[in-house]
Amino acid sequence: MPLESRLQYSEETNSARQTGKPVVALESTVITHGLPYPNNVETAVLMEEAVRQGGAIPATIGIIRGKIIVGLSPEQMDHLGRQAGQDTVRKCSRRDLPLVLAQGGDGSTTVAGTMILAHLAGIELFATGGIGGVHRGHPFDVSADLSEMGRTPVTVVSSGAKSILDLPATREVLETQGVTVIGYGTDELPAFYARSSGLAVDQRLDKPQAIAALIRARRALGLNSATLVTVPVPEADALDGREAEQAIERATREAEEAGIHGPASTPWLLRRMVELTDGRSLRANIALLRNNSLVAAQIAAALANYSTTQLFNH
Ligand code: PSU
Ligand code: MN
Repeated sequence: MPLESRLQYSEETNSARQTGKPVVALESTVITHGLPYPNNVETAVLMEEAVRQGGAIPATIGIIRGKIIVGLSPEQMDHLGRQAGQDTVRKCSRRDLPLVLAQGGDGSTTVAGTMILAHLAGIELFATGGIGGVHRGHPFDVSADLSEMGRTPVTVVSSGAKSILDLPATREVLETQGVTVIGYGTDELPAFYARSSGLAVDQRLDKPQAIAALIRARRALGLNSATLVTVPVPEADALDGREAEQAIERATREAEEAGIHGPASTPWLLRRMVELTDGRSLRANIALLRNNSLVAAQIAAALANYSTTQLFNH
């Protein structure tokens, strides 16, 4: 079966493709495994609104009955979102994609999975909350997000890696994978719920145009690695670094005792964090998802602008 018949574009994303309008991809694992229902579906809608506000067209990516959907409808988001916490939707990274397609099942796409599908669909910008990384105490539980960033050329906008992870180790792996890590308006890698981690980024850049120029340079070199743009959670909803760390340490200890590992680990920890912070980690998570969507759209718009300016100048 040709790829074209597996990929289904929404009307809006299809016309954006044809007219060269800027598009931002959004993932769906955050809907099925990252946030509780109905916050998850509400947040997915808010992220799409933020993309529009930033001047681009949103394309939330997911798999419904074996078809790759580029631009999930509100009904499709609700269909996936209602299954949050039920393990009926497969969380898809690279290894999982062929399985779900072959079996005609429902799948949500992680950062890794969304990167692959966005790239297939010709979408350069992708916004999420926090990428996966190296798990604390489990140096071999390394998220497939990191290796994907070494081999798929898209630009991921996130608030760093989720701080439930081992951030220094994650930072090292990003370097090994050849990922350029940008701090958007910051010199330090953000720590997801909190605004800083004490770890340095490769370069601070403050303007969408500067990031668009970087993307063009990466393309010119023909590099297959990703660019990671990290944006701190908005101040008003940020958690204090020490407070976040205490909750993370406790949640990690409890996960250890409960024997949680593998793909179940991240969803379990995120859920426990919400309880331990009386919902404040959820507020921070939603705020950063919206803000990252806005920033990704601004970069996509700058990139599209750049291309047309260049066209007219030649
Ligand atoms: N960002 C969020 N919440 C999430 C995720 C990202 O704010 O739940 C998801 C992403 O889909 C990411 C995944 O790829 O968590 C990482 O899972 P793992 O550590 O099992 O690779
Ligand atoms: Mn993992």
